[in-house]
Amino acid sequence: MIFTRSALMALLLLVTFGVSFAILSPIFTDAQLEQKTFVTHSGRVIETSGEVLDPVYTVSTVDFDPDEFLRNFEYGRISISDNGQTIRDYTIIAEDDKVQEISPGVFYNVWTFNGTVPGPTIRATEGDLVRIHFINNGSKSHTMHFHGIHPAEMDGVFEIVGGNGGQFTYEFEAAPVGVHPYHCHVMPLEEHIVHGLYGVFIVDPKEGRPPADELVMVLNGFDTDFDTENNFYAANTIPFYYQHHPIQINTDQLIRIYVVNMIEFDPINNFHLHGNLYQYYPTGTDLVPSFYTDMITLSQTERGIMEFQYDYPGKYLFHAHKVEFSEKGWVGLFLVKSNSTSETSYGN
Ligand SMILES: [Cu+2]
Repeated sequence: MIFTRSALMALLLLVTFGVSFAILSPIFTDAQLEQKTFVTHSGRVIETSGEVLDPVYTVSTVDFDPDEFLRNFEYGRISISDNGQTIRDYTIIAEDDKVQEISPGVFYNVWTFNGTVPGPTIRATEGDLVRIHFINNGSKSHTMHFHGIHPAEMDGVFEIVGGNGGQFTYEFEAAPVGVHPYHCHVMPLEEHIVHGLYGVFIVDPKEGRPPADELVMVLNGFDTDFDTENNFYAANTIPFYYQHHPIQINTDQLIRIYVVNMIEFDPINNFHLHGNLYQYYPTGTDLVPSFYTDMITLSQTERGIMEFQYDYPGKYLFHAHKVEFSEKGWVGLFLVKSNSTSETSYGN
């Protein structure tokens, strides 16, 4: 009796499964026919019938070079006013439809200032008149909010710039001396920042800083599955980039890093340097360092200037000492070459 009941149950299950499969199989077939096309930043065309998160079907892809970004500073179109003030004009265009392969095989809808994440590093001297001609070619509203000192109407918070060609001119005197972030300030703010609408604004002191090999590092990350946790971390957007492409520097040369933490979701980030310590200037506002350390901790938009030089050639790691971040991409290498005759050595 027991065997017979079991056999009947099994038969019933088989029939139920068979009927379900017969009903559902046409749906699977339809889904399989739906091909989606992407173009990678290298120009490769990819077709997939798989499920795609946050799809943006576009041929407008981003080609970002972390080596170029590292030492690139935008000084603007320079003119001198009647009263002798230096004027720096910039044109910044926001877009929100580009796709970037942020890690091999991982495509993400980046929102960009002038086509990249981060946007251009804007650099001026204290007291210069900075004029940003902002054009929003995105589909959503965006603004540019600079950290620093400026009039309320130049703060990029209440003067929302509409998409599809909206414009606004931000005009203010560069102040204070230091390294500051700029970012979009449209709500929901987290969403606009984590998609990539941020960059670095450097204000040099009038007397300048000692000559150095200067680098910009934006600590950032991407939440590619939209669960308000980052899946990838990096210095300058591409996970593990400077581990695979070590940054070449010289011994006995002053290295100056402008570091800005633009990580969302995680309350802290940090920066550990191997085989060395660095002088640290929080926010870069003082010309005298506050710390001599190999470890700083940074909250959202916290930033500063690091200065150091290596005495010994070789390979040295730098990375988040929050190990989860370094294991998900925020790790790099300095390749230090011997250069004992450098003319730009600290103290020369
Ligand atoms: Cu925005």
